[in-house]
Amino acid sequence: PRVTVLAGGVGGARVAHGVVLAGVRPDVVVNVGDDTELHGLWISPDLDTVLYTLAGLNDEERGWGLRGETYATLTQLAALGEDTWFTLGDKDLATHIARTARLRAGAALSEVTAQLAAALGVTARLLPVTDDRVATLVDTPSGRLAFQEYFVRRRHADAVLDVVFEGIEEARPAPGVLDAVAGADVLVVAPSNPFLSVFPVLGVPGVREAVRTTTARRVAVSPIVGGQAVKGPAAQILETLGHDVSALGVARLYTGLVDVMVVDDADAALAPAIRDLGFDVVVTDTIMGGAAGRERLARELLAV
Ligand code: FO1
Ligand code: CA
Repeated sequence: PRVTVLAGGVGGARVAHGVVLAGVRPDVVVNVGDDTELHGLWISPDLDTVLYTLAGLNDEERGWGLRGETYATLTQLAALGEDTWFTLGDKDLATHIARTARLRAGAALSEVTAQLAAALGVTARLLPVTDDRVATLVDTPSGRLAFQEYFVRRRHADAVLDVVFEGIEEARPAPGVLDAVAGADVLVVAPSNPFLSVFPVLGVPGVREAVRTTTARRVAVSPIVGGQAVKGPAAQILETLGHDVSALGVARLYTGLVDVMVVDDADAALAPAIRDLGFDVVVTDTIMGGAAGRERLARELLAV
């Protein structure tokens, strides 16, 4: 089957990896709202999380960055007076240097991404949702923050009052994105943060409509398990924005976009209420520990 994954960082990377382990090469459409420029380098954290995970190089404990990193460059940057709150490893910096050089030479982010994936032996198709700049901005009681300022520098401690995707109305889907959605047999919405990862993908003009109208079986994995986020601030954000902090609250956000909600065994009791919204529901173990867990979940997603 043709499988397309809509991905943020870690959740998308793990689902995509599971699909690869299950023997299918997915198209992975990735959020770029987290992208940032630091030390003159273009950094695409979600693309790199998917890239490194599929290449078998990522740091599994942290979820981002490369395994076995060293930080000589960052240490020296600090000595030179650079602000080094964003932890960039020596090998990770090579990715950002290569990406930035090629973007400056005129290549599109989608082209550079395909080159990096090929160089690292990744056979899945990695697609930034757009080649244009979309910047996720977070409104908090302390004002509007750039995404990485909110997430990393301030450790997602601020209440989120609103999320804005600067530039999204003018953005165009990158080559292949709409086809990947329209032509899929199975479309997986990864267990990523709906507000910070999935909406900036769906919000690129044409993408939400392609998801609405695709003939694919559309499956979302809940990023909320037992009332808590598997990773990151999804629970806090659902709460401050007035949504149920549960797989049911997530399902409501995906009404009309998704056919099947996959919820964790811990949330089996929510299945009837989610079915009442019109979804099919699969109850299973959604916590993808190691490779075996990822492959098992992917096989269940492909079987819906
Ligand atoms: N996340 C952190 O929490 N702290 C960091 O210092 C950090 C550095 C970093 C460097 C490269 C990269 O590709 C990702 C990095 N991330 C870091 C993750 C990144 O901020 C992601 O956007 C978040 O995990 C949200 O998905
Ligand atoms: Ca992210």
